Amino acid sequence: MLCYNRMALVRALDERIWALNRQGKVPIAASCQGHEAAQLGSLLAAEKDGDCFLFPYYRDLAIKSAGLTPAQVMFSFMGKAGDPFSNGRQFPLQGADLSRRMIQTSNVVAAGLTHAVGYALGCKMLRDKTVVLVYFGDGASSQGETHEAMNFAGVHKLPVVFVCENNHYAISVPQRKQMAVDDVASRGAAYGFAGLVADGMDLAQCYEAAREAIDHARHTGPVLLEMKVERFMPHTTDDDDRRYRPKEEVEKVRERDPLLTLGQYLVQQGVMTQAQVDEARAQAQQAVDQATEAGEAAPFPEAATLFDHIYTL
Ligand SMILES: Cc1ncc(C[n+]2csc(CCOP(=O)(O)OP(=O)(O)O)c2C)c(N)n1
Repeated sequence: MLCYNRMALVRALDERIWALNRQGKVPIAASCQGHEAAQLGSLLAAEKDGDCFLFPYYRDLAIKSAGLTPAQVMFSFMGKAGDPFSNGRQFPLQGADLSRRMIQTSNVVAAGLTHAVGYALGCKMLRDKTVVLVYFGDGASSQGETHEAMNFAGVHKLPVVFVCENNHYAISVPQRKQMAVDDVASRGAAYGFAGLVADGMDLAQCYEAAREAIDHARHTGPVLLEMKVERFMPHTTDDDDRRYRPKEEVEKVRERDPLLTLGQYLVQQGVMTQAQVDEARAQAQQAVDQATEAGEAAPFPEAATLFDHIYTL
């Protein structure tokens, strides 16, 4: 599928999930609107590489929905049977899907970093060529667990790309109250590895930066890739950002909407016509309509499956 179509589908899914929350049909969601170019750009690089293992975080809809049908995404958000991560038993799209080489077992901020580093150590010990990409926000970068993970990865030169999606907010706390540096990437130096900064609103730039980072991680060691993004929506469906964020600020950041700018760029370059762009968005909407119906019609998981996915021998 063309990357524009993929991004259009993710946007349509995200908007619908938010609306379904307001109807009481989805318990909670963290929107990825504004993060799509960073998530998809790095995912495309990982897909192109073919030997990556991903540890996404709760905001990574574009990553965690890759390879799923829109209906499977809805099963997960509605807590229905058929959710490929946890059969509807966990937070949406949370758990492990080893067939797609993805793990996100927790919403505890920064927890994924130590899991990812442990996985990367295992890969290195087995002389496996896997590169691990672990995703987190700017707020997570100020957690103690991030220090532990990055320090360990630096000492053992593990094949990890630390991908920070910096949207400048940790819920209501702005970046300037979380850290005294402008670039999260600058923190890599303290652990003995490189930091890269990319414009997270630009798909091509994120793709190129992630390609470089994956290559570096495989041959040299860890790298901290910071992608500067914008959060268009409140922190989650439970948050009201009007209490701490001026309306004008949100309007301003929406001018750089990655879906609109990617569409304009592809039309300018003659890769797509405006009619194809419009058609891609209409098709995405239709796919999400069908997925919503499938999600609503699907059963909740059987009581007998309560302990599935908890322990394995
Ligand atoms: C250890 C821990 N502390 C606090 C929380 C509550 N919490 C959930 S998300 C969040 C903010 C995280 O912000 P950031 O890492 O910048 O990611 P973003 O949500 O902005 O993408 C907080 C404080 C949590 N889940 N885990």
